[in-house]
Amino acid sequence: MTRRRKIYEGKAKILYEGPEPGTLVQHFKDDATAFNNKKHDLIEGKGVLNNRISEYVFTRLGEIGIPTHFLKRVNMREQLVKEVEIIPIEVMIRNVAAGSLAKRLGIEEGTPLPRSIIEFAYKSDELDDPLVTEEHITAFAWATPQEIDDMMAMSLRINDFLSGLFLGIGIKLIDFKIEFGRHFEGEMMRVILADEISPDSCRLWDTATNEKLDKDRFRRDLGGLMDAYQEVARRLGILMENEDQTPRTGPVLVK
Ligand code: ADP
Ligand code: AIR
Ligand code: ASP
Repeated sequence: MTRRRKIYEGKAKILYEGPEPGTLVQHFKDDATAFNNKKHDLIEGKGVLNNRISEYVFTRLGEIGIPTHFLKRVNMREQLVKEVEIIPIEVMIRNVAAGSLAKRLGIEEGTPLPRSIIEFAYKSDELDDPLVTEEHITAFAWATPQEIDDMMAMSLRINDFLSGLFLGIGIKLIDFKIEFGRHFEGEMMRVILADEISPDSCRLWDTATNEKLDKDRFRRDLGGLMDAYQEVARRLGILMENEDQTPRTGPVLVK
C-alpha cells in the first residue's frame, strides 16, 4: 500500500492528498486544543464523533443548496472533500452572548442578542485569531467585497437552518464558527463552505437545562466531553457502526 501524502497537519485534523486531483481526505484526530494550543489533551473517540456530526450537518446543508466541500465519508475518521483555497477568515455567528463576546462587551453569558451578529477573525495561531472588520479584510485582500457578501449571506442561511435543526432536538445554537474557501472548476471560482461544523466549532446548550454539549466542557474543565458529543450525535439520529464499517446486527445508537 502506498503511503498517502500529508498536505497539512493542524490542531484537530490532518489533510491528505485525495484519490483524484482537486480532492483531499480530511482526517479527524482525537486531539482537543483550546486557547490556541496552550491547552491540549487527547480525548479518545472525539475525532470519530466530529467526523460523523460534521458529515451529517454538511449533508443537510447541501440539501438546502449551500455549496460545501463535502463529497463523502470514507471511514469513521475520514471524509473526502473538495480542495479549496481557504479564505483566512473565521466567520463567527452568534445568537446568544457567550465566550469572548460576553467577556469583551461585559454581557452576561446566556443573554439573547437583539439579532444574530456576525464577526470576523483573522486566522492566525501566532496572533490568537484577532477580530477584524470588513475594512481589514478588503484592505489586506484576504477576501473581496463580493466574497464577504457571499460568506455573510451563506452564514445567515446556515444559522437559520441549523438553529431550527438543533431546536428540533432540544438544543440551542448559541454561536458557531465556520470557514469558507475558493473552489476552482476550470475558469470558474466560487466560495463554498469548508472545514467542519461540530461541537468543537459550535456552542450547543440543552434547551431545558442549559447544559453545555460542546467544547466548552474541555475549555472550562467541566469533564464529560465525550458524553456530551455522543448525546448530540444520538439526538441527531446518527447511527454508529464499527470502525471497520461492518454494520452490527441491527441499528445501534450511540450510548
Ligand atoms: P488548525 O489549522 O486551526 O489547527 P485543523 O486542525 O482543523 O485546524 O486543520 C484543518 C485545516 O484544514 C484548517 O486550517 C482549515 O482551514 C483547512 N481546511 C478545511 N477544509 C479544507 C479544504 N476543503 N481544502 C483545504 N483546506 C481545508
Ligand atoms: N470557535 C472560534 N474559534 C474556534 C472555534 N471553535 C467557535 C467557538 C464558539 C464561537 O466560535 O467554538 O462556538 C465563538 O467563540 P469565542 O471563543 O470567540 O466566543
Ligand atoms: N481558540 C479556539 C478555542 O478556544 C481554537 C483553538 O484554540 O484551538 O477552541
